[in-house]
Amino acid sequence: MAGGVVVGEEDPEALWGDLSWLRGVTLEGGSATGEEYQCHHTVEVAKTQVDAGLSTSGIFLAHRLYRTSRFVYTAVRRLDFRASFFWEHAAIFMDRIATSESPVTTPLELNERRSDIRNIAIIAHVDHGKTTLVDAVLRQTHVHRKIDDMGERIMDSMDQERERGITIRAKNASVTYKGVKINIVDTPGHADFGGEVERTLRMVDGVLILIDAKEGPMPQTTFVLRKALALGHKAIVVINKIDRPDAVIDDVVNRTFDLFVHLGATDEQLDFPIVYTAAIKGTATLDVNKPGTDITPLLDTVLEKIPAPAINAEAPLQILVLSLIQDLYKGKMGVGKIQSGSIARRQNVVVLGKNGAQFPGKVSDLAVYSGLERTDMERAEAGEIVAVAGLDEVSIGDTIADAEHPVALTRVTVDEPTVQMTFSVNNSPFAGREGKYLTSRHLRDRLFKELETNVSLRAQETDSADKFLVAGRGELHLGVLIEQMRREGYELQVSQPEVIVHREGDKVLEPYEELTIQVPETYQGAVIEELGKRRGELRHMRLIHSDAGPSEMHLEYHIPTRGIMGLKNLLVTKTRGTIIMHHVFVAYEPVEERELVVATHGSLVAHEDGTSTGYAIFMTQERGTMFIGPVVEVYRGMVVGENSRDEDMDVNVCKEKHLSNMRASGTDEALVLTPPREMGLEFALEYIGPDELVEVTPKSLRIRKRLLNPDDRRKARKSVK
Ligand SMILES: Nc1nc2c(ncn2[C@@H]2O[C@H](COP(=O)(O)OP(=O)(O)OP(=O)(O)O)[C@@H](O)[C@H]2O)c(=O)[nH]1
Ligand SMILES: [Mg+2]
Repeated sequence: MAGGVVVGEEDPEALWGDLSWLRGVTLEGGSATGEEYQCHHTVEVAKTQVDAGLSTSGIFLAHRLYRTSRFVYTAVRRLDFRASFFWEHAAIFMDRIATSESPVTTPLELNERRSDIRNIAIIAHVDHGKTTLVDAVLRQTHVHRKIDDMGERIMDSMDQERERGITIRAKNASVTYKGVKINIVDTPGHADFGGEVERTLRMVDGVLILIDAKEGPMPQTTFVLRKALALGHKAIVVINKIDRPDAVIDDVVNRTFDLFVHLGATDEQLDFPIVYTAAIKGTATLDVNKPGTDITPLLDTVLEKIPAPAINAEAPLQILVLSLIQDLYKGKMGVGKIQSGSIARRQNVVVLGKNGAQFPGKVSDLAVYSGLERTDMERAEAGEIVAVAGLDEVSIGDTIADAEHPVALTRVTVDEPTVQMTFSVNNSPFAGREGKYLTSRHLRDRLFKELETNVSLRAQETDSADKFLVAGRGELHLGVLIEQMRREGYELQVSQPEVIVHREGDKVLEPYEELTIQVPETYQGAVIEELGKRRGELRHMRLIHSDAGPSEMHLEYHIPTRGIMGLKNLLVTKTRGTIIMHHVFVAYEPVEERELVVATHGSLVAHEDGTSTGYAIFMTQERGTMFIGPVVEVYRGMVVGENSRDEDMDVNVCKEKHLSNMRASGTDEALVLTPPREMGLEFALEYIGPDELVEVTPKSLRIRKRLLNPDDRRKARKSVK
């Protein structure tokens, strides 16, 4: 190979963070080298570095270079790849990484390990199969007499979990395998419930990071793995769904490795074992070419690779409370791992709360997890995960400590909410018809009770007694709460969700997210256009050919949370339901000057109180999309559909057809009504604008204008102008 690389005067510090420096590289001569060769070459170079004892940097660089070479290949195509140049600058970059992003491992003062227990959390992106894997483990170990009759996704026991097919709350179970008790926490994969995962990670000593054999690492994989590695946890990589015909296992393993490196995993963390599973069939194998027969290879790997809990059995009692449960008979129970000492029923303890608060108390009941249930115990020792009753004051983040020597453990911090909306008393004309709990008092008590267990939620009173400001980690997080409340018999009205901005000095910051999209190639134009308007910055784009169906485009965006709001409905319509999208919060960043164009809508608004008629709906439906069908009670100011134009329009949906007309026309053809749009809570929340509200009752969901009287709305519009 001839030629070399000449670099400009760039600041070497900046070289690796931002690859745009490559544009300044001039090429002199050089042979046309294929991508394949370059990849091989970089890996070979890295291998020699590993052999020379530079394992982390070697592997790190192998991956970094691998990426770079791919990048270089597409950017300049004919690069003579001179490794020494890369090494030199990579070393500088490594130093920077080491100082800024190295994982925080808390120094272990704990001096023993308890070998009869393992505590693990299962973490992953949404739908990668965590709960199904727990099923497989529960079945294998016959935790319950009736386990085979319990159906699928046993741990998803809440109604909304079963209906939505997702896990919402982290939950504990345990199995005994080869004489060792394995406490397992199943966590939710949806980004909105990331707070649950963060806490769970403090309760365990290692994680199973599950990765779908087709999809590979996704945004939430990065989020949860980053948190786990930062806590110093050892991970077992579980490549799940290997039974999928479209699985690309090698590729997924490589990308997983990349991800560990990218997240600054330590040498020890990088040396992760891989187990290949088909959770749905209950099988696992360590050798991808040999199909598994049961799940035991996974359990054996857990026993071998996940460290037994580090404890200090002799020291005074310390339990960090990481979740709260409500037991029917025992009341509120704080759940956490006994870090040191032991705890017994009727023991005097002290709860160490926020800002140095101390609440003395007595343990009334004590339970450990066994199988799917909690079993009462008289006493439990360090290393075990326990639920403690009798301490009314206990809340998440507190330490349950020895009464004589109370020492607090570091409190948990969870990411701040990014989205907020107001919850208010229902004051629509139909208020009080369907609900049991209607007053601001009811609303207030329910919200503040929720705060005790729903850690990433915030609620505060406003200057109006009927209104509360409620903040959460996303629309789904708040949506689940609203749905829960209506099922319990509450009536309420909620406003359009809006993002929470922060102020730092004179700068205004807003939340940004990473958004990944998979869509058939044919629709990519529509998607890219819409995201452009919403200030999405395209970071990666990958076309995936498939023998089975049309080619798929994978897009990765960096986008303000504001730009994501209301996006899903829109793109689902534009892509005829073929889009799959996920987003996860990344950081607060300065608000850009550039306008963010979010499509506005116009609503069809009922003009009077009454009951809708087939005739009137028929006459109205050509204006847009109806949300209601015939024989529905409506009130003036209620939104009954979406106008196809961007402005509101008052419509009369209660008009009767005059009998005389019918006779006169002589042709009484049947009215063909288009079925109204299914209006779920998520749709309603995405749909409404700032001057609209969603009215939620146990039986109905309605959208309404804040101002019901058309004259008031007209005046309000004028005053804005
Ligand atoms: N083909 C195949 N499908 C699987 C496998 N494991 C799980 N699934 C399917 O993947 C879907 C999601 O499974 P879950 O177990 O609910 O996934 P999860 O990770 O718990 O999802 P969240 O809790 O919502 O994050 C279900 O439809 C499962 O049947 C597998 O090994 N092979
Ligand atoms: Mg689940």
